[in-house]
Amino acid sequence: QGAGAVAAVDLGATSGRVMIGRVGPNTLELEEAARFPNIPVRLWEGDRAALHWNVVELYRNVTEGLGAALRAEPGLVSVGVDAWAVDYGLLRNGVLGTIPYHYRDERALAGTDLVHARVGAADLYRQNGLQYLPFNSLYQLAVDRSAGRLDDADALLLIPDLFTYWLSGEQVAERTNASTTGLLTPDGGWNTGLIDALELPRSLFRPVVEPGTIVGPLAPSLRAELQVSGYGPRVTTVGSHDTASAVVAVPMHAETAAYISCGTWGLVGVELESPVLTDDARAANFTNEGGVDGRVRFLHNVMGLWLLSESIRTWQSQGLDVELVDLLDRAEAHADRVPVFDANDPRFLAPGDVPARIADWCAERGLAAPSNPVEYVRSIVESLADAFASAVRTAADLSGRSIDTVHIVGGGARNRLLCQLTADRSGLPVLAGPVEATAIGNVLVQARAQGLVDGDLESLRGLVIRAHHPLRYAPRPVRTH
Ligand code: LFR
Repeated sequence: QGAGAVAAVDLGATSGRVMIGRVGPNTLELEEAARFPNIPVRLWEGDRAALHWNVVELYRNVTEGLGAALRAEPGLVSVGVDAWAVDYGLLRNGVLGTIPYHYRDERALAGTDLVHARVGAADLYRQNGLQYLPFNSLYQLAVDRSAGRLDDADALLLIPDLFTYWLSGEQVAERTNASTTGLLTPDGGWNTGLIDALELPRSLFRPVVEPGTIVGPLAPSLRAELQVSGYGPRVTTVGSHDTASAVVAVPMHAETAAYISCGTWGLVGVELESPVLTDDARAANFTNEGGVDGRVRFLHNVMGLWLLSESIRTWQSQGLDVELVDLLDRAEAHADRVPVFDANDPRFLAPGDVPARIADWCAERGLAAPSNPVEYVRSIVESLADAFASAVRTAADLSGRSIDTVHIVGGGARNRLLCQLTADRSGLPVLAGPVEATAIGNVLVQARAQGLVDGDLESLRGLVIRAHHPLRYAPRPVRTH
């Protein structure tokens, strides 16, 4: 076994990147080939403007990035795509027929009643183990069905599967991400009983494949466009749900650690061998998502850095000259008490004026709202840390694990205040990093599929531990006055 190179395409809700990973039994190096913004678009649809993903623009950036990766590393053996979960494209005869909706678009909201009228929430949880999020694919599909949008479709591809298809010409449904549709059985096949009960066409769903499946070479037209000589890199599935890839690269001892994959969302949980489908888990809104190598990602979605990015966007659109890094520095030094609000409140889901919604939340409880951006930022970070710590405790209680360490990976690992406050509020040491966990997990699963490394998740994590030493935050006593 020698070292070899693969390319990870990692699409997040605010930005995408193409990373080159060089991997061998004792090597794990990451190099950025391209980074580009992911800016959703609003399109008028008769009575309102709906929020969509600009997948065509993203695809152009992906192929350009792949070109850059190939120039830097002509011997790339593989490319794999991960992205956010739940959203999908509908195709007919191989052609994308509708522009994928954004999970933050309000169209999904009507789906809850449509689905629960046919299958009750408790029954659903027993079947799919998913936390209730109003935008889970099955709710979106129920709305699309009633709007007639499924009538012309003969295939559904989740976002990473759509890119895999455009890159390779092959249509598959990668299992970790397919688990977020709500339409998989716990053992990972399409739940035809549920699909029928919701009157969704069975023919939409493609064969479920495992992460690490070699799908095929780049489509001939793309090989020509990128001037690939010979066969070029193989398109390989990874944990295509970005959170599944991130969890692969958490440098943890899974029995005693909780993880927080913190980007736009904060995904807080533990890794298990089998799902927890109890009423308590459902009441706590904990999810059992499919992990790489058959592991279960038992976790809860906390609102995440979205609260900060959306607040900054609001202030900037109001003409305020603010910038996140500076606000975080000043929030770190801010000693006065700020309100701690419920970061899980669904009012924060849709795009819009997050600070005004925080102020409303406070006013409803007779609390003084933060009075300037620094106080808002401190209040948001305190509230996220509080929600993180509470989700760690719940994950431990529900799974029966005793947790001694909390790992934070993703962009949130860069946020010193968030890491420290999470340590303080959980009373546990926080190990921060790697920031690029998702891309690393993507790279490692491809590398293993290509025979560059072997072993289970523990040995892959061993490589991460050696290459990326995390930063440690010790818990401090929390002020109670
Ligand atoms: C994180 C993530 C979460 C999922 C949310 C919506 O990027 O994939 O895991 O719940 O986005 O798809």
